[in-house]
Amino acid sequence: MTEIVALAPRLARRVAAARRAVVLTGAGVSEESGLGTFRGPGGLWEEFRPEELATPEAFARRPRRVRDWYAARHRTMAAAAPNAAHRALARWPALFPSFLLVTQNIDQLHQRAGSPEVVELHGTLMAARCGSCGARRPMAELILAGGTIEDERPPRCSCGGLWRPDVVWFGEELPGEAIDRAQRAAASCDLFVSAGTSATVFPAAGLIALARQAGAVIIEVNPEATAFSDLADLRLPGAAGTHLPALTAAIEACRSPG
Ligand code: BJW
Ligand code: ZN
Repeated sequence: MTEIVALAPRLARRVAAARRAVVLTGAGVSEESGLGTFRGPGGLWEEFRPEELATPEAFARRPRRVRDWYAARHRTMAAAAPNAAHRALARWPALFPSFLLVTQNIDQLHQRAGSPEVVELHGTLMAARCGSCGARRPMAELILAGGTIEDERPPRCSCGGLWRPDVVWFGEELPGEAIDRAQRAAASCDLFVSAGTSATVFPAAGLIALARQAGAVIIEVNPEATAFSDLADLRLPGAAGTHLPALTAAIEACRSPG
């Protein structure tokens, strides 16, 4: 059942007039597709410590363990289907003269739901990258080609470098073009939605403050409060799969002519 999101009249007027919208998504948006979040009860970091798996040092120390963890997550992600939240966001490019979807997720569920353009701040698990020469290839190909969970030897590129997931680990720089685009868009938007992210990882979380400084309407979709909730003009406390379709319908209604 789709909930009704009632925008207060003053907020509805600002949303109706918005021309440049940005949405930032995090793991919570894929939670209803069966993918785990990182933090909080039942999150991935409850079972594993980030510094044991999501850092370049961990990969250098224990490449097989890191590779197996990502191979298992790749299987889960490839088998997952986009949910109502991903599908709702795929309708946003038609609603605004300028729209940017920015995600911290590595699962490509936005693309599979039909979003034509997605800025991936933390890379993608659908690709592997050579840690030495930067060559890329599909992760599925790498998993099929060898380097399976049973294989002891880490798979290597023809240059001798180790293949690794094309994701961004702690202490690594985000892809320059992706974070530049996201920061430029946030600093000049008039509507910013933060959905399904704990907003604890920087520089992604800093986008919310940039949007606030730009004077944008800020909407947060999250069952839990975050460190940035106080900046929000509207908090939708609940699941993205419920609130994002409702919010999309409310925006479509307030922007449709007549
Ligand atoms: C629902 C829901 C439902 C549940 N519906 N909602 C400034 C200050 C302090 C520290 C730093 C700083 N700048 C940089 C740092 C260091 C570090 C950092 O931020 N550390 C913090 C932890 C303090 N940042 C970095 O290291 C970054 N790199 C960097 O800054 O480089 C600088 C540099 C410059 C020059 C040279 C070299 C370096 C890189 C960060 C990379 C993060 N990588 C990960 C792993 C990716 C691969 C993988 O998936 O394994 O990215 S960590 C993990 O956290 C993942 C996520 O994208 C990211 C954010 O998590 P997210 O999406 O917010 O998930 P959760 O679980 O935290 O939250 C889910 C939310 O959903 C919750 O709030 C729930 O309530 C909610 N929810 N169900 C809606 N149904
Ligand atoms: Zn190479």
